[in-house]
Amino acid sequence: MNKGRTPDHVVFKYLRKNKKFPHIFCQGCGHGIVLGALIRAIDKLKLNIDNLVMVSGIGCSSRAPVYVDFNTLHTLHGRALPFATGIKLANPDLKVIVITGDGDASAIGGNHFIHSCRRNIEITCIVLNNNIYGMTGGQYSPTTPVGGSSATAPFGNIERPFDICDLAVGAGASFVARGTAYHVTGLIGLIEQALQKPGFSVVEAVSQCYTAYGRRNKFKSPSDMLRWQKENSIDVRAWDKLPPEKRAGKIKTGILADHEYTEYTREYQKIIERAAGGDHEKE
Ligand SMILES: Cc1ncc(C[n+]2csc(CCOP(=O)(O)OP(=O)(O)O)c2C)c(N)n1
Ligand code: SF4
Repeated sequence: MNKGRTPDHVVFKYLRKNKKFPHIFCQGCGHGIVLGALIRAIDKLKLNIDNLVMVSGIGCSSRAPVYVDFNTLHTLHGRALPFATGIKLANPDLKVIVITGDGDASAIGGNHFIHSCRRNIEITCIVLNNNIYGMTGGQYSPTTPVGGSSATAPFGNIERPFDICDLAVGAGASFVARGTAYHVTGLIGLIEQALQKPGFSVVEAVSQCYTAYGRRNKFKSPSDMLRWQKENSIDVRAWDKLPPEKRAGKIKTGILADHEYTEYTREYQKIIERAAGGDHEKE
């Protein structure tokens, strides 16, 4: 670990320091920054970590729970949300967080993602969007931009990408926000708000993968990718005043939806109570 950091640094409090390091992230990967933001949000809210479960699928992003000393579950590619749903249903008092990649959440796990939004179960889902399948060597994902070069689209991607946040809003999530690895302080705030939402909350964190995406797409370094995030992000309040041509290719950041919808486990509890009271037999 980095010698420049003091051992009492807030992030160190939560790491499985002596068990799971060194980590697998490449130098300059954005996923560590986003994990740091999540840890800081948890610390700021003083959440009881014995009551917290972090669930992931498979991918570089999905390795994140391995490194933190919470209750963690590292599951199957695309299936973090079904596991998390089971945990939350079995014990609604637990705080359940899912960490997922753009491939994990919107390709193989896309069905689970939209139905978790629709069902509105109280889970916070952090999508680390680096626009590529990082772990498996740079195949294009449902968020790779049109024209982006990847291992499976060497002449440029021709598929239109999903906007993860629009997808979540359309499918009915209670809280939807987008931040970037560059704007880490803002990202911490967005995650804090998501963690307090009594419903399904999504935070898309734009992350950089220089290894599998950046160097194929004319970025000079990981810091060049961070600079790109800095220069191309527009807060939602300014976004709404801009004409479409000024929004093209830019990142809309901030809180994009915040609703009070009926939450699934609370409704499910009512059904349990009705069934226990024999209500259904009277009908
Ligand atoms: C069922 C299944 N299909 C495919 C894979 C191979 N696989 C592992 S990670 C991954 C993609 C990861 O991409 P993403 O979720 O975007 O995360 P990143 O690595 O970019 O953080 C794939 C296709 C797998 N492990 N299991
Ligand atoms: S391949 Fe990409 S996503 Fe995976 S650790 Fe390296 S930089 Fe990060």
